[in-house]
Amino acid sequence: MALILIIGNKNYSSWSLRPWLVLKQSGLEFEEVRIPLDLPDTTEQISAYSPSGRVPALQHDGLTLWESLAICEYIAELAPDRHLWPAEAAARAVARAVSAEMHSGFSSLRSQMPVDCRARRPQTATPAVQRDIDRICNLWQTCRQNFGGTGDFLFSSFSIADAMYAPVATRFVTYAVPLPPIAQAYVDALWQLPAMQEWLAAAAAETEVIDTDQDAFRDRNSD
Ligand SMILES: N[C@@H](CCC(=O)N[C@@H](CS)C(=O)NCC(=O)O)C(=O)O
Repeated sequence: MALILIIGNKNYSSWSLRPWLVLKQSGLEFEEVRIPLDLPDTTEQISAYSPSGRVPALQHDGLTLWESLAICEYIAELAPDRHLWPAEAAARAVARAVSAEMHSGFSSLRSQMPVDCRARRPQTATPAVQRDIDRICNLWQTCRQNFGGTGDFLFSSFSIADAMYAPVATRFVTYAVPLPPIAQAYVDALWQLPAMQEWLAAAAAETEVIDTDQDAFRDRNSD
């Protein structure tokens, strides 16, 4: 049975980007259902698919799954040959740690620099946001140095950890965040990924415009 991924607007929904990128990299066929956020019927529409009332959600073979990291885990199990988690145990453990850190952390960056893929609005980071940025650059550098091998990604070839940080890369571009060379090279590598290019082109083509500064949007999308 087909895999169906339910997502929000590509320009704004960072949580949707993560499993979408993992599905693309898995080589599995999937359909997508896009539900624009911040419209009067958004909650009702999402709730028809997702028990949490949030996107992303995945439907497969009678299973409905929500929470981006759980969806990524499931895709990795469906496509074991793609090694969407690193094959080596220590690398895999660190990949899971940095993915969990992204899933639960960096609240200042997430709330003060919301994802807006096609926008370009340079912004000076507040001290709290700069602390998040510094931690992210530090962890990227550690992963690249310890596990980067000959590849361009955190754990050499593409993994779920890279998908978790892909929306951070879009923020760094949107808000013109100055980065140390290793972090900048990593952002460039993510940017050049064909699937990432496909997402960014689709985001640029979307017509919905959301005021990401409004409290109601930030409350429901601190991603
Ligand atoms: N912890 C969830 C967060 C999902 C989430 O917050 N999604 C936002 C969109 S990026 C959403 O569905 N918002 C619903 C709304 O705006 O009504 C995950 O990892 O999937």
